[in-house]
Amino acid sequence: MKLNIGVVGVGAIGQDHIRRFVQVLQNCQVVAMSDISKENLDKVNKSLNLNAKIYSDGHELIRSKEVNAVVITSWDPTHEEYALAAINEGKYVFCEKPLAVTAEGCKKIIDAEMKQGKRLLQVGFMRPFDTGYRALKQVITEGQIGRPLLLHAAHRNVTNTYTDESIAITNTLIHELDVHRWLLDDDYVSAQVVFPNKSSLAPGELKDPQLVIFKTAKGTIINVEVFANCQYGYDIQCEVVGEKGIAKLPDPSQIVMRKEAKFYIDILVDWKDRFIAAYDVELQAFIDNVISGRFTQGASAWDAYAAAVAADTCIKAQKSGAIEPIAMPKMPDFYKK
Ligand code: ISE
Repeated sequence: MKLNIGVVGVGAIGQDHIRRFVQVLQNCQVVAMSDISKENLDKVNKSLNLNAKIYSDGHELIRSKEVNAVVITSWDPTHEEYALAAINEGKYVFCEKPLAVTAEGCKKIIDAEMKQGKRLLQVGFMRPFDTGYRALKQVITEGQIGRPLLLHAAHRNVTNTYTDESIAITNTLIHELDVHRWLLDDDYVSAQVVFPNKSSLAPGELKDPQLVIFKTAKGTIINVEVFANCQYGYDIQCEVVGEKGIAKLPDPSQIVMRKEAKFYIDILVDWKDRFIAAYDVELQAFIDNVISGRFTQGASAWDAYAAAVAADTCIKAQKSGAIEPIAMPKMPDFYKK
């Protein structure tokens, strides 16, 4: 069976996923695309030698008979309405993160999916498919460093265009919120956000960087530096301090250079390159989930909801400066793997 995919939104990550569906992944074809820019759509069709049907309206694409799986890669605030529409049509959905920009939005999608009586949706949290994160999880799960006590993480982007620090939570920190929950098999119970001096290189009034501190149900303390305009590279760091040792996420492998009295390795600058292999595995997992009729791999709407509940609290904590409790609801059996 070949999955007929319709892609809603062909910006940077949309185009990257379409390239994967066309050139890398098995058992799929891109039959439709929608975007506000007809120029972008024509460009994608041409550059990939594709003949996907073009829609100016994402909802029309979702309703079209030839599409059986919808891939949502549009602007973050539009994810919720497209995911809801696709689920209500009974279509399979891969939705890029964030599933919705609020927990309330994610909950509506959960209710719609449960009403359909079966899992239809996977969320684009790709890090659990990254070999480095997988190795780190294995070390923790095998007890090699003992009980995790602390987790130090950094999420640094070269630059970003947003000027509101709440978007640094819903668009950027959201990956950390998902991956640490998965890595530690734990949930958050509180969050606090502290701001150092604002970088003068951050756009507008954006308070950047910020440090977000969580406590988990098992008692681990997590601190995440979110630096959306760090200038020097795309840098993802994660170090878990356990009772018996420390385990650190490996940096991407790069050639080690000795040149002109320097000893160095390059740092990637584009997040799509940093996780290129993880995206491939993640999207193939989605195709396989749909074809097998069982969503055994990848993030569910519930995972996205859990991350969004924590994200909502972080935004509250940005304003209050206080340690804010996180009330995480219990996962329904529907989402147990
Ligand atoms: C982007 O959408 C991503 O998903 C990247 O992983 C993240 O680092 C970046 O901040 C987001 O804008």
